[in-house]
Amino acid sequence: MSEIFKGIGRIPFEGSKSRNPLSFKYYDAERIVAGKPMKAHLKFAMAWWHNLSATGQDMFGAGTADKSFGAAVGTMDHAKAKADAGFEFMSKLGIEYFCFHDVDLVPEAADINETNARLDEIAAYIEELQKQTGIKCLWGTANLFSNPRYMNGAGSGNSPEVYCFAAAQIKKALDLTRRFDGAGYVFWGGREGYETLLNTDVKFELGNIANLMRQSVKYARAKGWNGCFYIEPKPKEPTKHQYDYDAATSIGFLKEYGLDKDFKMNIEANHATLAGHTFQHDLRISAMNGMLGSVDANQGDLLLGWDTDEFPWSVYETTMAMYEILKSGGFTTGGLNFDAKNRRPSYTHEDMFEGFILGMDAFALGLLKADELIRDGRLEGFLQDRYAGYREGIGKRITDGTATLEDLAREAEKLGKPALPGSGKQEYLQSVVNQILFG
Ligand code: XUL
Ligand code: CO
Repeated sequence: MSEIFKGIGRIPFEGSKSRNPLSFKYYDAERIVAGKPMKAHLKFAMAWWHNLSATGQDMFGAGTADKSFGAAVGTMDHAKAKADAGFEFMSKLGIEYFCFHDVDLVPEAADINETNARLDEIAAYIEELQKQTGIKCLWGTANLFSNPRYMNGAGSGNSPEVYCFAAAQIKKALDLTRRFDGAGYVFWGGREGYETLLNTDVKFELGNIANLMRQSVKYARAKGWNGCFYIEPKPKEPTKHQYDYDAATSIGFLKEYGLDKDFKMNIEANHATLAGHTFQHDLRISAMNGMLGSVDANQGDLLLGWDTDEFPWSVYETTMAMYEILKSGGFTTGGLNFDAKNRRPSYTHEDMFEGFILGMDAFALGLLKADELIRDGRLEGFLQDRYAGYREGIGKRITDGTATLEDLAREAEKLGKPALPGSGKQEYLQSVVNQILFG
C-alpha cells in the first residue's frame, strides 16, 4: 500500500511551546494523568463519514476537498482507498479507534443484497488493516436517514416495508461491528421524528422504534455480542422535532420501554447545545443515571441554529466535559469520537490533520485541567458545604423521606421565618475555574 498523506509523518508530541503545526502541544499519549495514560482516558476515534467521505459540499455549493485518495469515487477501489487513507491517518495521529455507518464503507447499491456483498468485501479488507495496525472499532451504526426510502423515518415511518429495510441494515451493521470487534452500537434517530402532528401518531411511532431496538438487542445478544448500545440524542435536524430530543428524554424513553439495561447515551456536544443545554448538562444527566456511555466530540456555533460539527477548541467546554467524565469514573466501552469536520475552506490534507490535532489537544488540555480541578477540590468542597444543612436534623429527615408534610410545616411555624439560604457564589466558582485554566 503506497503512502497517501505524503510529506506528513507520525505526529509527535512537542509540548506547549512548539510552533510546529503538525505536532501535539498537549496530547502526550503515554503521560499518566489520574492514574492512567492520557490515551486510556480519552480513547479518541475517527469518524469515517466526516474524515474520509465528506468533501465540504453544502446546500449552496459543491465540495472543496478531494477525498478520492487516488481512486475513482463511487467504486470499490475507492472504498478500499478510503480504508487505506483512514488507517494511515489514524496511525500517524496515534488514534486507536474508528466509528462508521454501513454506507460510509461502500457505495450503496440499488439492491440491498449487492450492498451487503460489497460490505462483506470491504469488511475483509478492513479486518486485514486492523490486524496490521491494532486499530479497533469504537462503535458502528446504520445510516437510516440518507436514502430516500427513509423520508418518513425508519423505525418511526408509515411503511412496514421500509421498516424491514431498516432492520436489515441494522442487522448487517451489527454483524460488521462484531466483525471489527466493536465495543458499541449507536442509534442516532436521523429521521425518527416529525414535521407536523397533523400526520403523525407519536405514541405508535415510539412503540415501533422501541421494538426495533429490542429486536436488535435480542439479535446481537444471541450472537454473543456483549457490547453497549447507545442512543445519540439530538433535538432537531433533519426533522423539525426529533424524538430523542436530549439525554433526559432519551433516558425516559429507554426506561418506559424497558431498554435501559442495554443502552447508554452517546452525547454529542453540538446536539446538546441545539437542545438548549450545555454539553456538560447532558453529560451530567447521563452520568447521574449511570448512562454516560460515549461522546461525539465536536462543538457548535452558538450564533447558528444548526449542527456545524466543528472540531472542539473551547477549552472551557472540554474541561467541564472531562470533569464530568472523570467524576463519573471514565469511559468503559465508550470514548471520544470526533464527529467533526473541517470548515469548507480548510480543504487540504494538512487541514485534516490539523483539525484532529486541534480537537485532540483541546481534550488533552481539558483532561489535565479537569484533573487539576478535582485535585484542587474547591468546586467539590463548595458543593458539599452547600447542602450541609441536609445532613442533620430536619434536613436529614427530608432527604431520608421520613419527614411528613405536617413535620415540615411545624418546623417552619417554629422558626417563624428562615435564615437566608447562603450565597450561590457563582462568580467565585467561575474565578476558580479561570485560575486553574490560566493561573
Ligand atoms: C448527526 C450525527 C451522526 C451520528 C451517527 O448529527 O451526529 O453522524 O453521530 O449517525
Ligand atoms: Co454524532
